[in-house]
Amino acid sequence: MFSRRGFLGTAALVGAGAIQGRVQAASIPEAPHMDKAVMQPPLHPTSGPDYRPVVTLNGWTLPFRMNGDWKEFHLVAEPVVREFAEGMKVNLWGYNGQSPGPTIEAVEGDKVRIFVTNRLPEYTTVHWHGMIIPSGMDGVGGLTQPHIQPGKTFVYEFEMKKSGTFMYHPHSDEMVQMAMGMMGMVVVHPREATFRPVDRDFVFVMSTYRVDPGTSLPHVNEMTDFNMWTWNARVFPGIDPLPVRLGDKVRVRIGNLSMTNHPIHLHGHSFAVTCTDGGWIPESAQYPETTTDVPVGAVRVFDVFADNPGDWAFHCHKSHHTMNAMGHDVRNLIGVSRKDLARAVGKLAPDAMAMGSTGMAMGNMEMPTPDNTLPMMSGAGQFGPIEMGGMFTVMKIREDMARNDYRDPGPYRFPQGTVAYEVASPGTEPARQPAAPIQKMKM
Ligand SMILES: [Cu+2]
Repeated sequence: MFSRRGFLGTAALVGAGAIQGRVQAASIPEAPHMDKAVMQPPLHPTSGPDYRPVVTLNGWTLPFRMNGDWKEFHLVAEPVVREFAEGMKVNLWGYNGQSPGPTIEAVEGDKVRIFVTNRLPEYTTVHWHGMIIPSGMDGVGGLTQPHIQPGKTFVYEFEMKKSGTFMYHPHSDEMVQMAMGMMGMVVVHPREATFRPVDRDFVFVMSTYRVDPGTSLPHVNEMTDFNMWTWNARVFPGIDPLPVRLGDKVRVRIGNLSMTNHPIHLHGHSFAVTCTDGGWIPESAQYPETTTDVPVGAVRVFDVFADNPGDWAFHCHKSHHTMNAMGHDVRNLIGVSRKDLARAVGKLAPDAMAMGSTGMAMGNMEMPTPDNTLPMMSGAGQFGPIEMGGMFTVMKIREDMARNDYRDPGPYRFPQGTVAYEVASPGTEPARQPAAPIQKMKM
């Protein structure tokens, strides 16, 4: 029964909670720090409702402490050095030692208190993208709160009203701070562990940078011509693979805080988009896909049944986004005789290398690169060069993998007779059937 007495009691409790919240916020929890850019093991829940924790590609989950019935987290906004892949380090801004910041993980109904300390040289805020929270906790500098000045700590307090996948980023000198890498993901698990459970759960956010070869700071004013297309501020071959046990139900949560859309494609399977940053998609509205476009400022989550063992490419389908540093203003020389060209160029620049008249495959080419950049395409597989960069990694589905094992299982051992193979060449032009003459059409 909803009695007046009960109503008053509840109202009084809510009031007391709010006041108590402010008092307890005086004691700030420690801020964990991460110095590695490799996937950290999932953080299993030690209290409260059970859930299967996520793993963050080349990242980690922020530990919390319980204070009464509040989950307390501490983010520190600060300059960081992020390694995009071996051989390239970039000066970014991020949180708690890395960019992107750690994944914040909680359960629907949790009361969370998130401390944000600003160690940047300018003010900042944190906006909780997609989350249903009170307006004053929304983190829009000037509009919903004062900016957090350097050296200051603010507290955000709200209830995780709905489960799903969300993002966090500044709403304060936003163009610069996002271009410098300030972002992270928020995963809120359903209260009921039986709601759409999966065996493995991966999360990452996409961001892009223009870092000129030989430099280590992104151009924050760049709008379109990026040369580093990253998943969690890593590029292939620096992106962690997604190790999966054959038969697992797998969830992949993808945020996009870059300046363009990314059509994300998985080989060897079909999947269904099950959730966006707006919430869970009803089963009746799901349909099979192999590529899903992740728009700017959005989250797409897909669930896939990993029933096909092997090494499966997983990448953005914009071909320039699976490249590392490259110039985009280059002419197509396929089919052009390069003899005259080489002679002409040779007069001007004796060391120049004419290339590209048969294509641009360069997987076998060793070229010196400037300091602190990455070859346009690289990575080696068991059969040769992979010739990829940027937003590319591999979902590795294996039969012999333990339930909670996220270690890279190495290259796939293909069963005999299952790999595409070369046949003995007949040595002559294959006979081709002449095309039938086109009939005159009667009008
Ligand atoms: Cu893309």
